Amino acid sequence: MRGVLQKLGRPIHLPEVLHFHDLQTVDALEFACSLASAVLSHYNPFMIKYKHALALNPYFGESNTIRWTFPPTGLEYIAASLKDLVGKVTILDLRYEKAYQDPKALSKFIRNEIDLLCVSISWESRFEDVCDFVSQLPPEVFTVVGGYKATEEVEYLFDRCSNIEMIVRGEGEEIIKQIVTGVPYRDIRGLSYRENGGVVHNEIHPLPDITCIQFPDRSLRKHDYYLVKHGVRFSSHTFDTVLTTRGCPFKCKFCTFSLNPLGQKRSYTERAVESVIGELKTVTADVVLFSDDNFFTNPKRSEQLCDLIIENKIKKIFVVQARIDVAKHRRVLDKAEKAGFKVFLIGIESPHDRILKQLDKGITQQQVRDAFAVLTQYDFYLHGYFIYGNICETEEEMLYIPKFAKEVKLDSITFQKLRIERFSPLKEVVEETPGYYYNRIGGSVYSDHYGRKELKQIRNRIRSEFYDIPQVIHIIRKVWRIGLVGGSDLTSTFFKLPLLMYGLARRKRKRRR
Ligand code: B12
Ligand code: SF4
Repeated sequence: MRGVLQKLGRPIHLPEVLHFHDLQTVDALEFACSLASAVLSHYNPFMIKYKHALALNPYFGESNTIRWTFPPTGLEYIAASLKDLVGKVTILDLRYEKAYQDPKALSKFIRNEIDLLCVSISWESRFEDVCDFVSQLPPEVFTVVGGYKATEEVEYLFDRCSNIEMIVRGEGEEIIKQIVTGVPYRDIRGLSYRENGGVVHNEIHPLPDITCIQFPDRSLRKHDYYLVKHGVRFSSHTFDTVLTTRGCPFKCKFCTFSLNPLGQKRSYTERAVESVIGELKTVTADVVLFSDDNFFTNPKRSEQLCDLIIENKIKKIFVVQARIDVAKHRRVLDKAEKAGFKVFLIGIESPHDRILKQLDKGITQQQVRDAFAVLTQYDFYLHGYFIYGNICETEEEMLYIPKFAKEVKLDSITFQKLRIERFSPLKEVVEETPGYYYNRIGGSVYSDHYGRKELKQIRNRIRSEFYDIPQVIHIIRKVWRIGLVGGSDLTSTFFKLPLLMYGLARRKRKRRR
């Protein structure tokens, strides 16, 4: 884009550049969007303010499998937004960069090379470790932080890390462009920054138009992403994510998926299907997670996407997040199966109508049963999410989760304690219910009856009742049968078992300490 603007070589008037008659193609539309957004953000192509930006994912160390498997999508969106506006962008994902896990080594690299440091702080877990790490990076290098967790913890982060200059709140694609193109800080909505010894919080930024957002530029990656636990690689497959929509039209009470952390509800917005296919063609990974909150919100569009995947001969294993409602659309499911959709991650939350109602999930136990009667007719791997420790939920009710999951023939489940986030609509309900409390934002809900210890015992019982030996054998057989892992993966995992056991034991020891 910089090249095009340079070619024009004179002041640009927006209607002049946008006078396209042939905006039918998505490429042209995306081009026009990014051009408009750059021009609107006072972009001067002849003045590059930053020579070399580092986009840093500061998470590393012991973690669960899922955390290693996927790229830092949000940060990659930011890197893509920066790419044409700074001299060079480097992405460092510390999970895969052992040499830079030492803050001294990383600081040396930053001092020598970098004049803009962009850090993504997205996750609740390891937050304090990340704060320690970031605060040791060079204070003289201009440091911008963003991400889900950073947005929730703006004040704390400014206090904790004196080297952080500014924090971008919420979705950051447009905001980062404004920062690097020299828009006065006071005019950048969604920005919090230091001034005269204090912190200024500008008003909220409107959510960016999803049709104008460049997709993550995967050429900036230095390595592939794969399934690894305790240093043991489980599968030869490589992994990636693609976001085809943002937001979700449902309003489940416990969920902040479609809220950005400012509490701004992201209305459900779709990318053009051609743009998604364009992105998929650039993806080299074998397994792609569609990280939309619910891939099937608009079944007509999902069907169209499946058709295009088949038509374009895009051969991947697709993983989707879904609601049970998808089971009503057999034609979509038929096509999804044909297109390579293999894993469905389905939010069920509870087997009890009372709890489902309390959570405003909009489904009933019978509907879940009916949906699984359909879904199990396909060769999909079905994973269910449940929440336990709900308000007024009894031990007996919580322990029905594994039984119910087996009744409906889920292949695997994860179950989490009810959590409260800053803008969760459930926060008020917990606060108003006698005997229920949470200790911190982002933390679990406990009650006088079910404290940490009791819920831990219940969790262990749910786990052992669901993951018994026949279930584990069923999972191994199924992942092999539907092609999620190959014979060689199973054999090599078998030989790596001692390493895995060692890793597990080390983690347990660490936890006990
Ligand atoms: C897809 C997804 C996953 C995927 C993986 C995603 C990935 N790429 O790693 C899977 C299924 C593996 C997953 C797992 C988990 N997830 Co998840 N996940 C999501 C989901 C649905 C979408 C994430 C996404 O792609 N968003 C789109 C991108 C573009 O947004 P973003 O990452 O926020 O980035 C934007 C801004 O934050 C900002 N930004 C980010 N970094 C930076 C940096 C700078 C410098 C700037 C300027 C701006 C900036 O700009 C970005 C672009 O707009 C979100 C909910 C949601 N709708 O966001 C939950 C969510 C992120 N997950 C969440 C959780 C809790 C988890 C798990 C811990 C669950 C569990 N118990 O196992 C695990 C842990 C994974 C990990 N990496 O540690 C929480 C995080 C809450 C928190 N603060 O911890 C969320 C918000 C859902 C929720 N409300 O509960 N998840
Ligand atoms: S739980 Fe799923 S369906 Fe409900 S609001 Fe969240 S993303 Fe949407």
